[in-house]
Amino acid sequence: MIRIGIVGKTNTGKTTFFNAATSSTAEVSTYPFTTKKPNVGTGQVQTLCVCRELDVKDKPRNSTCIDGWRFIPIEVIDLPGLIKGAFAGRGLGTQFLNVVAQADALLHVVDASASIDSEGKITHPGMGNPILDIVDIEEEMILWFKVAVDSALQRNKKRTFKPGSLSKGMSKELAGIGVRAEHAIKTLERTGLAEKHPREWKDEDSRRFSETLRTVSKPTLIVANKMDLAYSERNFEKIREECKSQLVIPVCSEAEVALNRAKEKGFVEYVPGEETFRVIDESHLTKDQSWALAYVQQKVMTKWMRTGVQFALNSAIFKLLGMNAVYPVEDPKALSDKRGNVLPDVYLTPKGHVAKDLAREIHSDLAKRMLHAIDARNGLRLPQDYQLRDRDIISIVTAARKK
Ligand SMILES: Nc1nc2c(ncn2[C@@H]2O[C@H](COP(=O)(O)OP(=O)(O)OP(=O)(O)O)[C@@H](O)[C@H]2O)c(=O)[nH]1
Ligand SMILES: [Mg+2]
Repeated sequence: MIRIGIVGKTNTGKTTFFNAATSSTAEVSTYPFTTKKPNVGTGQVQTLCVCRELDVKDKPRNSTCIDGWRFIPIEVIDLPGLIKGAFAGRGLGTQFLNVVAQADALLHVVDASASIDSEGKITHPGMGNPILDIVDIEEEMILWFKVAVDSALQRNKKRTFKPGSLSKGMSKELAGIGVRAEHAIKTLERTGLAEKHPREWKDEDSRRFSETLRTVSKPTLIVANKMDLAYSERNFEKIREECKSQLVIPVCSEAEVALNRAKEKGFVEYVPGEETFRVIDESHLTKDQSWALAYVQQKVMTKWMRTGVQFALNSAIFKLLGMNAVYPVEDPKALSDKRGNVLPDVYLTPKGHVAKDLAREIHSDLAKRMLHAIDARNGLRLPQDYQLRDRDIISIVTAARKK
């Protein structure tokens, strides 16, 4: 399953976002460093299901389909909060890198209302500095990466490298923090260090490499949280201006938590990610509940269209990672598995993956026996190295099945 890690300064609302995204009830408080250990849960990304376009009634197994939207499970990990100096032993950041290593992408949660001070304590909105917070947390992450990079360099110093082979040496040594060959190749290219032997690397080379590797191996989008509070709109614009190369999503995690809770109690109709919710019967609400839902409507939905929680997850998977939603079927004519379930599964496949990769992901044995694939939309035969595209419906043909 694809993993998304939630990082950021303490008290920015990471756990609130996590609870909203995974329907969990992990502890949230106004005190800094509430989260002591990572929380792991299952969230979902949403994509327009192919059932509508093909006008079929689907029967999902590994996902769900609500009103023509497919919800695909992903793993979400909420991490202990960071603070400037966490690397040097402040706060609870020590287990940080191990968990970050397992994530495919990161959501960097920032308090857009600027209501946390430099120590991570809650203060009046507008008193903090979200831009500085982003820079500080980014620096902490780079410092952790650099420790791993320095020890990889140390081990590689004794080795000899043929031209162009340093990327292999680096990715092997950095596999523990989730670095793959393509990450090392890209980072060496971008930093111009591909032909420089580790023995000759200076400290600034290692710093530059770590900085680039951090971005390349852990694509990150910024969640501008607490958009319901004063000052957040102005800060959101500032963050967008300062972080031009990154996706910045306006979010109100607390509104999503409130809507999920109201939905559970049967007070509202709401599909995560939708731009509206409907109060079922106003007369069943207490004054406070009524006020809270009016607040969500006015400060969040009317202003920002949505709470942003689902949108942030969708953006991480489909925009940031460029993943494709691919529907494998056993029977290409019926668009079903062998029990007749129509469009039972959908897989999130990374950019560049081919039909054979999909077979491998379903079952290693399927990949071994694979002859070719079939595009179930038109019955055409596809080679094993056909590059998968979003919304493809693919049937894997094996030697056994052909007979
Ligand atoms: N107004 C508002 N408050 C929020 C929002 N999201 C979170 N908060 C509040 O921010 C405070 C911190 O929330 P947490 O979710 O515990 O923050 P965290 O980043 O997980 O904090 P640590 O685990 O301590 O690092 C709590 O008082 C939340 O209620 C939001 O969207 N709007
Ligand atoms: Mg927390």
